[in-house]
Amino acid sequence: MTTRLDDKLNLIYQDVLHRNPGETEFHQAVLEVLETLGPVVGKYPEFADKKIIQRICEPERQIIFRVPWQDDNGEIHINRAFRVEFNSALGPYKGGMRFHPSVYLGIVKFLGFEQIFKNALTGLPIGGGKGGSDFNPKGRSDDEIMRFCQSLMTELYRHIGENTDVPAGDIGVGSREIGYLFGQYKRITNRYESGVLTGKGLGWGGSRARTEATGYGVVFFTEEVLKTRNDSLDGKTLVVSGSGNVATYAIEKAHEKGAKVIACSDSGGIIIHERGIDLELLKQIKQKERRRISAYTEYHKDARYVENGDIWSIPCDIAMPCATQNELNGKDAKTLIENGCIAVIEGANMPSTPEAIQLLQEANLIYAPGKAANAGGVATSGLEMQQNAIRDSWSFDYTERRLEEIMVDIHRNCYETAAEFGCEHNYMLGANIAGFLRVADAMTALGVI
Ligand code: NDP
Ligand code: 2IT
Repeated sequence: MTTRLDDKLNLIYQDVLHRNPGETEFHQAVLEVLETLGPVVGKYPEFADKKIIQRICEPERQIIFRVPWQDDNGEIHINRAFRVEFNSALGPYKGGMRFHPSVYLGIVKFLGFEQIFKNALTGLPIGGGKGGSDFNPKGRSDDEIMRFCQSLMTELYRHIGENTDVPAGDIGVGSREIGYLFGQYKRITNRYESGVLTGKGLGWGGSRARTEATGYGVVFFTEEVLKTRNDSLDGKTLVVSGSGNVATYAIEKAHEKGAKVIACSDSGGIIIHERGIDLELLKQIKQKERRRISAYTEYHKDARYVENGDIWSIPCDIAMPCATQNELNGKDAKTLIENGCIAVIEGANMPSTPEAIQLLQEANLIYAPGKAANAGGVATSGLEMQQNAIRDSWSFDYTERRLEEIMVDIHRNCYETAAEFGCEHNYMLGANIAGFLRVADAMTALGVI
């Protein structure tokens, strides 16, 4: 891929490559932002004088530690865990923890970097950070998960706090893991500090609608996008990749809005159900039984399971990648375009490759980047922190309404910023610039720190 960087931004990018060798996902996330900042550098030369972009690209703090734990047979395992505290100009570091065997520093840094701009877009007082471990939770018992979480927190606790750094969930980390992490934090510190983690259970400081928030938020964002074209979700056909937290609640809200989701997936294969995905069954298989998505066809004979299937080859009006990074490549983008898809709205973080994004934009499809479209999760984490701070607990309806307002605001901000910089409908440019400006203003005000 040739870059579209001017000389100044290219120097910054070359420096990032040099300082962070081998971290390809981080390079990709940085390039994606730098490629849209050209007009900002021209308009606000003071940011260059203050080296704001160079400072944003360098994490404030990076913590790497060993996590030893024993499995049910007494065998000892050693994992590696990370917490990258990227930027705290707007508030305490905030971002999830990912448990997946593919996790290494480059993944955590790409996620932490994107989180800075995403969190800025929410308008809430939260900085950007991310963490995770190369621990593979698949096939592990509840006790093993608990021991792993306890061991991880035995180191992590000294780096986090409600005013310092507030982790949450991501791939492989849901309310079960947050429970074990919170329990160990409480035990070690002897403090019931609810605001130290978000995504907690409803009975012990969690927020209503946090579980649903990311997926619901993606759909609220999609509605706003369609409204700008006098269109709606009603009657649309959707394909949603993944079948975890984000995918499940994106499907739920899309169905509520009159759309039909005809396919979803996990890392083993895809389910195609032309009548529409049976969400209650999906929840039963994935959340309660923690089984593979292939089990779906045991219940619905008219559904098809395709092992290692290509989800983006299924014709749809709207594609929502909700699984993982780089899951939608140039070839997939071409197929979607040929099949008449009108929009790609990202529920996952950086699911589209740079080549895919370029092709989608050139073909005038609507492309909404994750850092805007999936910001509802972290926004509702922000609402959870608010409730914890005042020791309150809001109703589902109220919290969902707040989430929807935030998503409408994020959409408007991205849309108007893109128009202001002469690139109407370019949500990627709008999101990057709007997020960047909020962080850059705060960093400028706080001085060289
Ligand atoms: P979950 O662990 O709940 O679900 C992840 C889903 O994606 C599973 O179906 C999983 O399949 C699939 N998947 C994960 N890794 C891969 C891979 N390498 N290849 C193929 N499929 C994969 O995670 P979430 O739903 O929470 O997260 C999904 C995406 O959304 C991630 O990009 C995450 O960063 C992002 N996100 C999450 C938010 C949240 O609040 N949870 C907020 C904003 C963004 P399998 O089970 O087979 O591994
Ligand atoms: O990518 C994300 O925004 C998340 N995984 C949610 C982070 C959070 O702190 O709620």
